[in-house]
Amino acid sequence: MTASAWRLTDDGPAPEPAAAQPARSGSTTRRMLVVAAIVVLSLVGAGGFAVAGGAAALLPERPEGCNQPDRSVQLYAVELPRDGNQIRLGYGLTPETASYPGPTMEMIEGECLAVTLHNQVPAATLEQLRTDPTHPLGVSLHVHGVKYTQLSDGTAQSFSYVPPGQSRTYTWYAKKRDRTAGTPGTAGYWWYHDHVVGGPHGTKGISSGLFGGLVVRRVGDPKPDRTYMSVFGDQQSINLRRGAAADTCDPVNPQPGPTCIVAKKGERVEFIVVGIGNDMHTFHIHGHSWADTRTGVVTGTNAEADQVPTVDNKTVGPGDSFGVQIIAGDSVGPGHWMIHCHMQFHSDAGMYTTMHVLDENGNMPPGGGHEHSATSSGAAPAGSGAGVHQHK
Ligand SMILES: [Cu+2]
Repeated sequence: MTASAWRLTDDGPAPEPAAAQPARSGSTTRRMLVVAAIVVLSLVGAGGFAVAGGAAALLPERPEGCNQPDRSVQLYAVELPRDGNQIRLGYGLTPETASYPGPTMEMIEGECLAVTLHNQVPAATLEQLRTDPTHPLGVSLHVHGVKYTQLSDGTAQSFSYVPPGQSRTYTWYAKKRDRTAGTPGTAGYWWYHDHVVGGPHGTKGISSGLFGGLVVRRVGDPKPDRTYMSVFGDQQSINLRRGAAADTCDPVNPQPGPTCIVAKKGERVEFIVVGIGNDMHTFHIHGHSWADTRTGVVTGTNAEADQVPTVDNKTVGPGDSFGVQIIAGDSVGPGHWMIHCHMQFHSDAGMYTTMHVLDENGNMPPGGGHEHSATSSGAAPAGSGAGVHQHK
């Protein structure tokens, strides 16, 4: 192995949720918020809110089918070191490991998860981000795709946010498909984000970094070796890397991380693609295509498989999310494979990154190392230095 050989030092970038532990019961804060919500609803609810049934009847704590959480996770919202004047926030399984995107959450259909969010973002910072002085200070957790009740909506409007220094438990239920009712399950690729920072839609929270991915699998789904987030945002940023200064990828020995997409040939690599902000984007990866199914995998006869589009470019709008699974280097070999938005003025402005596919022994292929000038042949032209280290 060469000195630059890349070694597997972990089992992939997607942290497993914390070990199961008893779910916290409702905090005093939450009880107060429930009371406040009931008061407000009773004031505005002349049109038919049944307040007489009490909090449990009015605002169920958990979705139907979730009698109690199967698992619980502690999640921390913290302020990260500023980038100049740029306020940066992140979610983490510990305060020290907070980042953006936040930790990728994984659930299995049928599972009920309790996520306790601890707001450690200073009130002064939230005040700086606030666009309206009457809007409450806090952070929240709003999730896409799975089931939750109003108490876990993560909005100011439903009082389901977390004031500075406080905690709150959100309950997510990965409901299974109901064939009788014809309703879909929740298996798929989703995301979670703040919905409170700055204003009623969490616009400042999202643009400061409070978002992360959620994968809901079915039993028997293929398990990827590595999972990466590809969050397309405004200002041609991927994962909110707004410039070269935010790149933390070591060009000699790149380790998997938000700015460092690395895999060995033959590994199953999963991308969670999310659109944030106000722009449309496309996710395009060189040298690799995938079946446009829920899991990215196609099965069945050729005739059945022909019903499934095979794509290597897919549009993602604001709030959209989807998943992609590919086998790294499948029939094309190791290389520095470009990933980019195919809105040409976006990619020209820097909306691109690289998937480094190493050989089976973990050796970095020749031709550009960590440079972002890889061609579809897998080798960068000699002397090309343009775009080096411009992970966004
Ligand atoms: Cu774009």
